[in-house]
Amino acid sequence: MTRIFSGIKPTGHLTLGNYLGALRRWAEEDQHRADALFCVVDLHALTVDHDPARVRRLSRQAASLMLAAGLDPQVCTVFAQSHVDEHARLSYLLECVATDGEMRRMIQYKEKSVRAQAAGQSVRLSLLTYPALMAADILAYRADEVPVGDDQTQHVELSRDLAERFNQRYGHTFVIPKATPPAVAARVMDLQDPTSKMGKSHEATAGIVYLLDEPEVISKKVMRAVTDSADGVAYDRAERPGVANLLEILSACTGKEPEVLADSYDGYGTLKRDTAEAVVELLRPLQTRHAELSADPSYVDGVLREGAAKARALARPTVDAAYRAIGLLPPA
Ligand code: AQP
Repeated sequence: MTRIFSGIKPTGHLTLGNYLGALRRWAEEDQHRADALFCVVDLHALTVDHDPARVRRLSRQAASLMLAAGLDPQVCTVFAQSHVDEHARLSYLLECVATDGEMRRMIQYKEKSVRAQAAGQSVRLSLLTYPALMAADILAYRADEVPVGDDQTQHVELSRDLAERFNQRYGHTFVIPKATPPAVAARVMDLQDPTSKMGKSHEATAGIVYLLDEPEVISKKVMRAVTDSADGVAYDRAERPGVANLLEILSACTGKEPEVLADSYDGYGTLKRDTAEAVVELLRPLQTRHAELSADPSYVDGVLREGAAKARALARPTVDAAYRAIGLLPPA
């Protein structure tokens, strides 16, 4: 059976981008068609300046939103990365296989290190090396597929390279994974800056729809989305990114093609109003379920505990095999 691994970093409140690009597909398709593991990748949240209490809070909230979005712990495995030691164990071995040059080529490292420096913060070494940890997340489970948005495909490519290199040098140990971007909403853009991805850790929040935003807040953010001064509505990602983003969001909510939707609107006002309504309705059941789950944190903790036990049992043999293959003495 195909195995799938994917994760979410608790670096901020989850966004519409996380839902359309990841969560919804995990819940509606992936968990039913494969042996699927979904993880709150909390160790990744430590690669940038962080507040420990906030990371803890956001980790539980991310887990709860994953369940609210429809992940069923009877069907798939939901867990926190830091609860399974195999991720960090394997990450070190992969750092020994990766090169400094390939880590420095990662776009996210380049972008985030510039951002940290501009904010007067130091750049953590883990920001450079975390793609090795991400590769470990995937390879430890011998995952075949990694459903991620466009922004993560470079890291999955690196995971493939590291797996191939390890297998060649030390013997076949890992499955070579592939990224599977979603057919729609692979990159939901910021409503105020439609040339940048809607990212949960970004500081300017006016263009970001958070999954737990109140309906009025969602409507306001969508109604204020940046468009352009051209006449009429047309779907053109390069020339008219703001309008294209709204059309893609509406398309993800309604299942109609963005080009078809574009033909049915004369002006931005109605497009924005319909998009706002569609997003509010899309998120309503998730918000209701999240409120129920928040009232029972011990349920979410129990899901994470059981998920970690299942994940550990899957990862351990592969990571042990990698330790032996690379030349480490097995424990007596
Ligand atoms: N805007 C988006 N459109 C489509 N998919 C998205 N994803 C994230 N943003 C979008 C997908 O959601 C999954 C989890 O994302 P993540 O936690 O790894 O990254 P993030 O939400 O992008 O968080 P940050 O902290 O804001 O990250 P940076 O600053 O690194 O971009 C992934 O499958 C991702 O593709």
